[in-house]
Amino acid sequence: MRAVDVATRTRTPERVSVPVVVGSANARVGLPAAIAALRAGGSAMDAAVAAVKCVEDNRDDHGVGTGGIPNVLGQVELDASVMDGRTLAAGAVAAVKGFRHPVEIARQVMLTTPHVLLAGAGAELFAERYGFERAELLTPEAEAIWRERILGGAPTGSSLYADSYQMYMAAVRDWVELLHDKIMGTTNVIVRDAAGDIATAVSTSGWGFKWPGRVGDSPIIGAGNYADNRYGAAACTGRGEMAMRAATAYSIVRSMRDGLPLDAALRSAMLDLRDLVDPFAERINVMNAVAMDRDGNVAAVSTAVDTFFVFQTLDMPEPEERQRACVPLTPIER
Ligand code: SD4
Repeated sequence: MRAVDVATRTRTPERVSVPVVVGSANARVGLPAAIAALRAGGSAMDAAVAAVKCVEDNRDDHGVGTGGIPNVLGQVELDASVMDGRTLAAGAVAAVKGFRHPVEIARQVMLTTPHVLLAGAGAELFAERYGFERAELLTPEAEAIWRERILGGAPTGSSLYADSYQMYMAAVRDWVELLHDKIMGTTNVIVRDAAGDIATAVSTSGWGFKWPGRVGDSPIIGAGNYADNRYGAAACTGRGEMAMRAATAYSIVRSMRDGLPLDAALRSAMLDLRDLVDPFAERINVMNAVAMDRDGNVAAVSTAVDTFFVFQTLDMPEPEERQRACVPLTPIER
């Protein structure tokens, strides 16, 4: 049973019919590249990947690509995925180290393998075989944050969290409070092109100080990314474990298939999260989604207040930022 329903703020989806790009707020740096790709006759997938590559290169973004906060061992591990709404083809990589544009590797997995997801050393071998560009992903700024929090001992005073999983888990609870703006960050981009094709691309360095090999929702098709031309698309940021348990991206698209309008589909997916029984819920939980319906209308939702998303159509000179609808998580009593 749900607890008393709390007030929610909903917003009307932005109505657009020309080619359009929508993304999480940090995707703003990539929107010009997506628009340029569309103007040059590129597909929705070309545009989505072009946008995400810019975010992966943004060293000031500590949640995606170069500059991402490393795992507990100080290694930057990246997750990324793409999905093609024409064919429902998808590609993804998880826990990849040392490559500049994981989203491109994800697209290559989709294009040239019979697989959807490659992880770790196997994904890196694949990237190497295809000649993808290597990069030093750990920037001095991200390394300094890691040194302060992990080697410096804050907040628990230990210098060796990685030695003990229990210690690590205890620290995770504290880090989230101390670092909430730095510990998480992912980019979502959804594009609908002139042909009406929809593509999604997602990329992340995942949780800062995550356990090595921890994989979030971003490379999991149906959890952090889903696209289907016939109904629409959705992509998530936030605590990936929630989107994985609730199949959030798929559930948004599924709701549209079932006839729900875009904003109702987003709201319904956020309400589903309330059913997740979770001892970490109080401190860690936040979930966000951006979505598009099959006609190219865009909207976004968050469990947090005052969060934003960006979108741009081919006939807009600049990206515009809009507030996401807020559907708070309320723990349920059992
Ligand atoms: C993850 N969903 O790895 C990502 C993190 C994230 O905003 O989105 N942070 O769980």
